[in-house]
Amino acid sequence: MSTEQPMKTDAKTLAAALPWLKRYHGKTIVVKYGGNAMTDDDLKVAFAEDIAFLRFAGFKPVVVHGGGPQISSMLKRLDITSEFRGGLRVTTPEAMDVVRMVLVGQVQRELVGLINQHGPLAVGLSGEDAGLFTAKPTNTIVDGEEVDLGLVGEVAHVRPEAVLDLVEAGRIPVISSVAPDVHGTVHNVNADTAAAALAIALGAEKLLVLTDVEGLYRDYGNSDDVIQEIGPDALGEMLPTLDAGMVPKMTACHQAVTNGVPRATVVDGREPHAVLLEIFTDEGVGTQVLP
Ligand code: X2W
Repeated sequence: MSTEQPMKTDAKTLAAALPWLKRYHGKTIVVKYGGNAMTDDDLKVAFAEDIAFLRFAGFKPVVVHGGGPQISSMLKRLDITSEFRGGLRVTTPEAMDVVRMVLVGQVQRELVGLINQHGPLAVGLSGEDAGLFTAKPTNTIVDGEEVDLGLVGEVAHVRPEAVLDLVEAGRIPVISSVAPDVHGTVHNVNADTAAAALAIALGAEKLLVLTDVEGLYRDYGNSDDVIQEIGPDALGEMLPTLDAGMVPKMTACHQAVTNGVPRATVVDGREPHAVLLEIFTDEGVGTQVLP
């Protein structure tokens, strides 16, 4: 009879984390926080725990947060109409004031507070701080026609020094995706787009994007089969066929891996501790984009 004891499940999970601890020790991971994980109180707390965990495990987490639902709710309270075209919010100057107020003054503050329950770790920044992001105005094509998105920007330039300073000091930067253009006019940048630009500029080891679906569906609407791994060429072919909400997320992953980030993953933020599960378990969750 074998004297070998069966390993307890917890021990197995912990032991399986070792290769990932080794791989990411001292490495930067950019996490895009969004979706349900930022509207459900328990999921918020679990997310903040995951980020603190990464830091205490010796990784260098950097968070870029969204806040689309919170912006929409505040615009509604203020009776300001807004619409999405091609997954991006058409942003008037009046709406821009609200976007900035909600992202920097509300969503970012709350997340910083939750992470700081675990120590003096998180520091909030926006694309306006220390020249972090310079935006350039962007429009989108919907049904073959160019749509004017107003004060929507994409990231034209990143100065990552302020983020690097914080990371080197052991802090966790929490970044809101608003950014001035070269004239100083503040623009609304989609948070997935901002996260990708930052991951590239920081030379991150990984970009992790939280979303509200299980991952990238092979045939959305017809099957719930999630693609576990995909390369940039196959993803590039799929991009024009994707549901509007998924476009910025998958474009961000595509951008990241085609510009030097070794892996980018979309994970289901409805799952408590999705970040830890994705990073530390062999199965991973969601869809991984590898170059
Ligand atoms: C987004 C910025 C926030 C964001 C917006 O106004 O909703 C644009 O659409 P999620 O929660 O990650 O979608 N900006 C241009 O990206 O939030």
